[in-house]
Amino acid sequence: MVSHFGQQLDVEALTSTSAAIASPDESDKGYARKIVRCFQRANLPELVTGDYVVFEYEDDDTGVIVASAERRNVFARPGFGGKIKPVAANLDVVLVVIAPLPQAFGNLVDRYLVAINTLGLQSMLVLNKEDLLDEGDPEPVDALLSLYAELGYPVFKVSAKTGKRIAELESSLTDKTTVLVGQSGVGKSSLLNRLAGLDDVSGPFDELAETGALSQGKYKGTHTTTTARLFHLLHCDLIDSPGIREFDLGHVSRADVVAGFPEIAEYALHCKFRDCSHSTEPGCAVLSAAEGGLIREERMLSFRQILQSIDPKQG
Ligand SMILES: Nc1nc2c(ncn2[C@@H]2O[C@H](COP(=O)(O)OP(=O)(O)OP(=O)(O)O)[C@@H](O)[C@H]2O)c(=O)[nH]1
Ligand SMILES: [Mg+2]
Ligand SMILES: [Zn+2]
Repeated sequence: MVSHFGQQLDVEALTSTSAAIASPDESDKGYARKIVRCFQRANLPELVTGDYVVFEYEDDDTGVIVASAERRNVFARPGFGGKIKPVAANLDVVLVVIAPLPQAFGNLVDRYLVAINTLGLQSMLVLNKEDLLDEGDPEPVDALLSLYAELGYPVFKVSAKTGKRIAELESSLTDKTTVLVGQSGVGKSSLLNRLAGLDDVSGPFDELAETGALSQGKYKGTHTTTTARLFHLLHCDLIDSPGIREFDLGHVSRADVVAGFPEIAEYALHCKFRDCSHSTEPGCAVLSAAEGGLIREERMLSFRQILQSIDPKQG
Protein backbone atom coordinates (compact mmCIF):
# COMPACT_ATOMS: atom_id res chain seq x y z
CA MET A 1 0.00 0.00 0.00
CA VAL A 2 1.65 3.24 -1.03
CA SER A 3 -0.75 5.98 -0.05
CA HIS A 4 -4.08 6.89 1.48
CA PHE A 5 -6.66 9.28 0.02
CA GLY A 6 -9.63 9.55 2.34
CA GLN A 7 -11.64 6.38 1.76
CA GLN A 8 -9.41 5.26 -1.07
CA LEU A 9 -5.93 3.78 -1.02
CA ASP A 10 -3.30 3.48 -3.71
CA VAL A 11 -1.94 -0.03 -3.91
CA GLU A 12 1.07 -1.05 -5.91
CA ALA A 13 0.75 -4.38 -7.70
CA LEU A 14 3.79 -6.49 -6.85
CA THR A 15 2.88 -9.29 -9.24
CA SER A 16 1.16 -9.20 -12.60
CA THR A 17 -1.54 -11.64 -11.55
CA SER A 18 -4.79 -10.24 -10.27
CA ALA A 19 -4.23 -10.87 -6.55
CA ALA A 20 -1.63 -12.12 -4.08
CA ILE A 21 0.78 -9.35 -3.23
CA ALA A 22 1.11 -10.24 0.40
CA SER A 23 4.87 -10.54 0.51
CA PRO A 24 7.69 -8.46 -0.89
CA ASP A 25 9.40 -10.25 -3.74
CA GLU A 26 12.95 -8.94 -4.01
CA SER A 27 13.49 -10.39 -7.46
CA ASP A 28 10.59 -8.30 -8.67
CA LYS A 29 12.04 -4.88 -7.76
CA GLY A 30 10.87 -3.07 -10.82
CA TYR A 31 10.53 0.68 -10.46
CA ALA A 32 7.40 1.40 -12.44
CA ARG A 33 4.89 -0.99 -11.02
CA LYS A 34 1.23 -0.49 -11.56
CA ILE A 35 -0.76 1.60 -9.07
CA VAL A 36 -4.33 0.48 -8.45
CA ARG A 37 -6.81 2.68 -6.58
CA CYS A 38 -8.68 0.54 -4.07
CA PHE A 39 -11.39 0.59 -1.46
CA GLN A 40 -10.92 -1.66 1.53
CA ARG A 41 -13.40 -4.15 2.94
CA ALA A 42 -14.97 -2.84 6.12
CA ASN A 43 -13.71 -5.69 8.33
CA LEU A 44 -10.05 -4.76 7.79
CA PRO A 45 -8.01 -2.69 10.23
CA GLU A 46 -6.96 0.85 9.35
CA LEU A 47 -4.27 0.44 6.70
CA VAL A 48 -1.19 2.56 6.44
CA THR A 49 1.51 3.35 3.88
CA GLY A 50 3.95 0.46 3.73
CA ASP A 51 1.40 -2.26 4.57
CA TYR A 52 1.25 -5.37 2.41
CA VAL A 53 -2.26 -6.23 1.25
CA VAL A 54 -4.13 -8.60 -0.98
CA PHE A 55 -6.54 -7.03 -3.44
CA GLU A 56 -8.85 -8.04 -6.24
CA TYR A 57 -9.19 -6.07 -9.45
CA GLU A 58 -12.56 -4.55 -10.26
CA ASP A 59 -11.34 -3.16 -13.55
CA ASP A 60 -7.93 -2.17 -14.93
CA ASP A 61 -7.10 0.57 -12.41
CA THR A 62 -9.42 -0.02 -9.46
CA GLY A 63 -9.87 -2.78 -6.93
CA VAL A 64 -10.88 -3.91 -3.46
CA ILE A 65 -8.48 -4.79 -0.65
CA VAL A 66 -9.59 -8.07 0.88
CA ALA A 67 -6.80 -8.86 3.35
CA SER A 68 -3.72 -7.35 4.97
CA ALA A 69 -0.50 -8.93 6.18
CA GLU A 70 0.91 -8.59 9.68
CA ARG A 71 3.24 -5.61 10.12
CA ARG A 72 6.85 -5.77 11.20
CA ASN A 73 6.36 -2.41 12.89
CA VAL A 74 4.39 0.79 12.55
CA PHE A 75 5.44 4.35 13.25
CA ALA A 76 2.54 6.27 14.73
CA ARG A 77 1.80 9.63 16.23
CA PRO A 78 -1.14 10.83 18.29
CA GLY A 79 -3.64 12.66 16.12
CA PHE A 80 -6.60 14.82 17.06
CA GLY A 81 -8.33 13.95 20.32
CA GLY A 82 -5.46 11.74 21.48
CA LYS A 83 -6.21 9.05 18.89
CA ILE A 84 -3.05 7.28 17.67
CA LYS A 85 -2.50 7.93 13.99
CA PRO A 86 -0.31 5.45 12.14
CA VAL A 87 2.07 7.08 9.66
CA ALA A 88 3.91 4.21 7.98
CA ALA A 89 4.55 0.49 8.45
CA ASN A 90 7.33 -2.05 7.79
CA LEU A 91 10.20 0.38 8.26
CA ASP A 92 13.93 0.12 8.86
CA VAL A 93 14.86 3.73 9.53
CA VAL A 94 13.14 6.90 10.73
CA LEU A 95 14.94 9.95 9.40
CA VAL A 96 14.29 12.99 11.58
CA VAL A 97 14.74 16.13 9.49
CA ILE A 98 15.57 19.52 11.03
CA ALA A 99 16.62 22.82 9.45
CA PRO A 100 17.78 26.30 10.40
CA LEU A 101 14.35 27.43 9.19
CA PRO A 102 11.74 26.68 10.44
CA GLN A 103 13.55 26.75 13.78
CA ALA A 104 14.53 23.36 15.23
CA PHE A 105 13.55 22.34 18.77
CA GLY A 106 15.57 19.80 20.73
CA ASN A 107 12.56 18.63 22.66
CA LEU A 108 10.72 17.69 19.45
CA VAL A 109 13.75 15.70 18.27
CA ASP A 110 13.97 14.00 21.68
CA ARG A 111 10.32 13.00 21.46
CA TYR A 112 10.92 11.46 18.08
CA LEU A 113 13.99 9.62 19.35
CA VAL A 114 12.03 8.14 22.27
CA ALA A 115 9.25 6.97 19.94
CA ILE A 116 11.70 5.50 17.43
CA ASN A 117 13.68 3.71 20.13
CA THR A 118 10.50 2.30 21.67
CA LEU A 119 9.65 0.75 18.31
CA GLY A 120 13.12 -0.72 17.94
CA LEU A 121 13.74 1.23 14.73
CA GLN A 122 16.97 2.89 13.71
CA SER A 123 17.03 6.69 13.95
CA MET A 124 19.07 9.07 11.84
CA LEU A 125 19.16 12.86 11.92
CA VAL A 126 19.44 15.19 8.99
CA LEU A 127 20.09 18.90 9.18
CA ASN A 128 18.79 20.11 5.82
CA LYS A 129 19.25 23.57 4.23
CA GLU A 130 22.93 23.71 5.23
CA ASP A 131 23.21 26.31 2.43
CA LEU A 132 21.41 28.73 4.79
CA LEU A 133 24.05 28.39 7.52
CA ASP A 134 26.58 31.16 7.88
CA GLU A 135 30.03 29.54 7.75
CA GLY A 136 31.73 31.92 10.17
CA ASP A 137 28.96 32.06 12.72
CA PRO A 138 27.84 28.77 14.33
CA GLU A 139 24.07 28.68 14.72
CA PRO A 140 21.97 26.98 17.41
CA VAL A 141 20.92 24.24 14.99
CA ASP A 142 24.60 23.33 14.52
CA ALA A 143 25.05 22.91 18.25
CA LEU A 144 21.91 20.79 18.35
CA LEU A 145 23.23 18.50 15.62
CA SER A 146 26.61 18.13 17.36
CA LEU A 147 24.85 17.13 20.56
CA TYR A 148 23.18 14.20 18.81
CA ALA A 149 26.40 13.27 17.02
CA GLU A 150 28.15 13.12 20.42
CA LEU A 151 25.41 10.84 21.72
CA GLY A 152 26.18 8.44 18.88
CA TYR A 153 23.31 9.07 16.48
CA PRO A 154 24.16 9.10 12.77
CA VAL A 155 23.86 12.72 11.66
CA PHE A 156 24.06 14.35 8.24
CA LYS A 157 24.32 18.02 7.34
CA VAL A 158 23.02 18.36 3.81
CA SER A 159 21.29 20.62 1.37
CA ALA A 160 18.45 19.39 -0.81
CA LYS A 161 18.81 22.61 -2.73
CA THR A 162 22.50 22.34 -3.67
CA GLY A 163 22.91 18.56 -3.31
CA LYS A 164 25.71 18.95 -0.76
CA ARG A 165 26.52 15.66 1.06
CA ILE A 166 23.43 14.00 -0.37
CA ALA A 167 25.56 11.09 -1.63
CA GLU A 168 26.74 10.42 1.94
CA LEU A 169 23.16 10.33 3.18
CA GLU A 170 22.10 8.15 0.27
CA SER A 171 24.68 5.50 1.01
CA SER A 172 23.36 5.18 4.59
CA LEU A 173 19.85 4.59 3.30
CA THR A 174 20.76 1.97 0.71
CA ASP A 175 18.53 -1.12 0.68
CA LYS A 176 16.42 0.23 3.53
CA THR A 177 12.88 1.52 3.87
CA THR A 178 12.97 4.94 5.50
CA VAL A 179 10.27 7.36 6.56
CA LEU A 180 11.09 11.07 6.60
CA VAL A 181 9.56 12.92 9.56
CA GLY A 182 9.79 16.41 11.05
CA GLN A 183 8.18 19.83 11.14
CA SER A 184 6.41 21.21 8.13
CA GLY A 185 8.76 23.16 5.86
CA VAL A 186 12.09 21.57 6.84
CA GLY A 187 12.39 20.08 3.35
CA LYS A 188 11.38 16.41 3.64
CA SER A 189 9.79 16.35 0.19
CA SER A 190 12.68 18.34 -1.29
CA LEU A 191 15.15 15.82 0.16
CA LEU A 192 13.19 12.98 -1.34
CA ASN A 193 13.27 14.64 -4.73
CA ARG A 194 17.01 15.24 -4.46
CA LEU A 195 17.61 11.62 -3.39
CA ALA A 196 15.60 10.63 -6.45
CA GLY A 197 18.25 12.36 -8.52
CA LEU A 198 16.54 15.64 -9.34
CA ASP A 199 18.66 18.79 -9.55
CA ASP A 200 15.73 21.14 -9.25
CA VAL A 201 13.95 19.84 -6.17
CA SER A 202 11.03 22.27 -5.98
CA GLY A 203 8.84 20.97 -8.80
CA PRO A 204 5.98 20.92 -9.71
CA PHE A 205 6.19 17.18 -10.43
CA ASP A 206 3.91 14.44 -11.60
CA GLU A 207 5.88 11.52 -10.28
CA LEU A 208 7.67 12.87 -7.22
CA ALA A 209 6.79 14.85 -4.11
CA GLU A 210 5.19 18.28 -4.11
CA THR A 211 7.06 20.96 -2.12
CA GLY A 212 5.83 24.27 -0.73
CA ALA A 213 7.39 27.62 0.20
CA LEU A 214 7.47 28.73 3.86
CA SER A 215 4.81 31.18 4.97
CA GLN A 216 5.63 34.85 4.43
CA GLY A 217 7.01 36.55 7.53
CA LYS A 218 6.55 33.65 9.93
CA TYR A 219 9.04 31.20 8.38
CA LYS A 220 6.82 28.27 9.11
CA GLY A 221 5.96 25.35 6.85
CA THR A 222 2.65 25.45 5.01
CA HIS A 223 1.70 21.75 5.37
CA THR A 224 2.20 20.91 1.73
CA THR A 225 2.39 17.13 2.04
CA THR A 226 -0.98 15.89 3.28
CA THR A 227 -0.62 12.11 3.14
CA ALA A 228 2.27 9.68 3.56
CA ARG A 229 3.49 8.20 0.29
CA LEU A 230 6.02 5.52 -0.58
CA PHE A 231 8.54 6.10 -3.38
CA HIS A 232 10.90 3.51 -4.86
CA LEU A 233 14.22 5.15 -5.60
CA LEU A 234 17.09 3.44 -7.32
CA HIS A 235 18.80 2.26 -4.11
CA CYS A 236 16.21 2.66 -1.39
CA ASP A 237 12.53 3.06 -0.55
CA LEU A 238 11.47 6.38 0.99
CA ILE A 239 8.19 7.38 2.58
CA ASP A 240 7.41 11.08 2.61
CA SER A 241 5.12 12.13 5.46
CA PRO A 242 3.16 15.27 6.36
CA GLY A 243 4.94 17.74 8.65
CA ILE A 244 3.78 18.12 12.22
CA ARG A 245 3.70 20.92 14.80
CA GLU A 246 3.95 18.86 17.94
CA PHE A 247 4.71 15.28 18.78
CA ASP A 248 2.73 14.12 21.76
CA LEU A 249 4.17 10.93 23.27
CA GLY A 250 0.98 9.87 25.04
CA HIS A 251 1.51 6.13 24.61
CA VAL A 252 4.95 5.41 26.08
CA SER A 253 6.02 4.33 29.58
CA ARG A 254 8.52 6.02 31.87
CA ALA A 255 11.01 3.23 31.16
CA ASP A 256 10.58 3.90 27.42
CA VAL A 257 11.47 7.55 27.96
CA VAL A 258 14.58 6.63 29.96
CA ALA A 259 15.63 4.15 27.26
CA GLY A 260 15.22 6.87 24.63
CA PHE A 261 17.89 8.97 26.35
CA PRO A 262 20.95 6.69 26.08
CA GLU A 263 23.21 8.80 28.29
CA ILE A 264 20.54 8.96 31.02
CA ALA A 265 19.71 5.25 30.72
CA GLU A 266 23.36 4.46 31.39
CA TYR A 267 23.29 6.17 34.80
CA ALA A 268 19.73 5.10 35.65
CA LEU A 269 21.04 1.54 36.05
CA HIS A 270 22.92 2.68 39.15
CA CYS A 271 20.11 4.49 41.00
CA LYS A 272 19.54 3.28 44.55
CA PHE A 273 15.83 2.61 44.01
CA ARG A 274 14.69 0.51 41.10
CA ASP A 275 11.59 2.65 40.60
CA CYS A 276 13.58 5.89 40.92
CA SER A 277 11.84 8.77 39.13
CA HIS A 278 15.14 10.66 38.83
CA SER A 279 13.59 13.81 40.27
CA THR A 280 14.26 14.04 44.04
CA GLU A 281 15.27 10.57 45.30
CA PRO A 282 18.37 10.07 47.44
CA GLY A 283 20.96 7.91 45.72
CA CYS A 284 19.77 8.89 42.24
CA ALA A 285 22.71 8.30 39.89
CA VAL A 286 21.08 10.35 37.13
CA LEU A 287 20.81 13.43 39.36
CA SER A 288 24.40 13.10 40.54
CA ALA A 289 25.63 12.68 36.96
CA ALA A 290 23.67 15.76 35.92
CA GLU A 291 25.07 17.75 38.86
CA GLY A 292 28.56 16.60 37.92
CA GLY A 293 28.05 17.90 34.39
CA LEU A 294 28.04 14.40 32.85
CA ILE A 295 24.58 14.86 31.34
CA ARG A 296 23.81 18.02 29.39
CA GLU A 297 21.46 20.45 31.05
CA GLU A 298 19.23 20.85 27.97
CA ARG A 299 18.83 17.08 27.76
CA MET A 300 17.86 16.85 31.45
CA LEU A 301 15.28 19.61 30.91
CA SER A 302 13.91 17.87 27.86
CA PHE A 303 13.84 14.53 29.71
CA ARG A 304 11.83 16.07 32.57
CA GLN A 305 9.47 17.79 30.20
CA ILE A 306 8.74 14.52 28.43
CA LEU A 307 8.25 12.59 31.70
CA GLN A 308 5.89 15.28 32.87
CA SER A 309 3.92 15.20 29.63
CA ILE A 310 3.34 11.44 29.78
CA ASP A 311 2.44 11.56 33.47
CA PRO A 312 1.57 14.99 34.89
CA LYS A 313 2.05 13.74 38.48
CA GLN A 314 5.74 13.24 37.72
CA GLY A 315 8.36 15.83 37.58
N1 LIG B 1 17.57 27.06 1.06
C1 LIG B 1 17.05 25.85 1.02
N2 LIG B 1 15.71 25.70 0.93
C2 LIG B 1 15.21 24.44 0.92
C3 LIG B 1 16.04 23.30 0.99
N3 LIG B 1 15.25 22.20 0.98
C4 LIG B 1 13.98 22.65 0.90
N4 LIG B 1 13.94 23.99 0.85
C5 LIG B 1 12.75 24.85 0.73
O1 LIG B 1 11.95 24.71 1.92
C6 LIG B 1 10.56 24.82 1.60
C7 LIG B 1 9.80 23.64 2.17
O2 LIG B 1 10.24 22.46 1.51
P1 LIG B 1 9.34 21.13 1.48
O3 LIG B 1 10.19 20.07 0.84
O4 LIG B 1 8.01 21.37 0.91
O5 LIG B 1 9.20 20.84 3.05
P2 LIG B 1 8.43 19.62 3.78
O6 LIG B 1 9.25 19.26 4.98
O7 LIG B 1 8.14 18.53 2.81
O8 LIG B 1 7.07 20.31 4.27
P3 LIG B 1 5.62 19.65 4.55
O9 LIG B 1 5.25 18.81 3.36
O10 LIG B 1 4.71 20.82 4.72
O11 LIG B 1 5.75 18.86 5.81
C8 LIG B 1 10.49 24.95 0.07
O12 LIG B 1 10.37 26.31 -0.26
C9 LIG B 1 11.81 24.38 -0.38
O13 LIG B 1 12.23 24.88 -1.63
C10 LIG B 1 17.47 23.49 1.08
O14 LIG B 1 18.29 22.57 1.15
N5 LIG B 1 17.90 24.79 1.11
MG1 LIG C 1 6.38 17.71 2.17
ZN1 LIG D 1 17.39 8.02 39.54
